[in-house]
Amino acid sequence: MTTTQPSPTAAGSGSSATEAFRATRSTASTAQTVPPERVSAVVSSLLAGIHRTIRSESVTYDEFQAAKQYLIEVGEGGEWPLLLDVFVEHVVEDVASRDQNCTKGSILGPYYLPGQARLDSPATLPARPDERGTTLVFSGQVRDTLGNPLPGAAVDIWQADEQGYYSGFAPHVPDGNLRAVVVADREGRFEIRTVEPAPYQIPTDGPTGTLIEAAGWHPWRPAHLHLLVSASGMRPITTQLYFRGGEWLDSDVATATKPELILDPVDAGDGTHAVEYDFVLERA
Ligand code: MBD
Ligand code: FE
Repeated sequence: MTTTQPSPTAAGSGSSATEAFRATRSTASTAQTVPPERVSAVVSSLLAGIHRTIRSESVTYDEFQAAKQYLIEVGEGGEWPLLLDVFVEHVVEDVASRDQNCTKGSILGPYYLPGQARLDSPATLPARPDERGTTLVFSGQVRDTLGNPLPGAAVDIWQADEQGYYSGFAPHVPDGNLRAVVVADREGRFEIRTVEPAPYQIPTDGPTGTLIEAAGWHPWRPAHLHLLVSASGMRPITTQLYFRGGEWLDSDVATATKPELILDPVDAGDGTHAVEYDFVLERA
């Protein structure tokens, strides 16, 4: 047995993200229903920003053609979901959260896969028999804005493993690993046993990684748990939780951290970590 894991290539995880995105979009028809006035307003503003940048940076023909070539490669590599979620989604989330009065949200990112195993709380996330990493017992309660518990709330959770790889996007990780929809009890309480994830590195061998390197930036996201918390009649929240003291917390390449979303797990005395975090949902 070898100890080195095959590294998922950017093209592999990038195109998987494109496939996953297409699957969730197949029933949506927003693109066809955006009114022409809105298309015109948004695209005009977007183009004006590009035109302004070309003038202010005195962009050359060489640079314009390099940009064209780059965008072609982003599409061919299937990396549009990765590129847009890393560099753009945080602002969309910021705008969406203007009228939100509940637990802080964060970006969905490219690695959400719907339809995972539904497990009643207390639950252990599906994991390999030799899953590496510090055990984390993550518990809490889902309530409405008045403090009433939300029985049967669903905590859809997905995360990277202890090496920073996501199931469904890294070929060596089995499907469904470290993903589940955990159903809270009659008091809206949940308890999820998992392992602490590692920081995530944007694949360096694809167009998104190439851009990051060319610009002299770093490709890291701090370790995080992804969550989509929902309950009937309530507005679902998409968020992420981070870890106090974690590397890259202050320089997330995806700009998706918030001070309210940082966990501070304590050692339970047996080498495992435990942490509580409550979610507040508002009416839909
Ligand atoms: C991730 O794990 C992630 O959460 C985001 C937003 C982008 C790339 C990888
Ligand atoms: Fe992630």
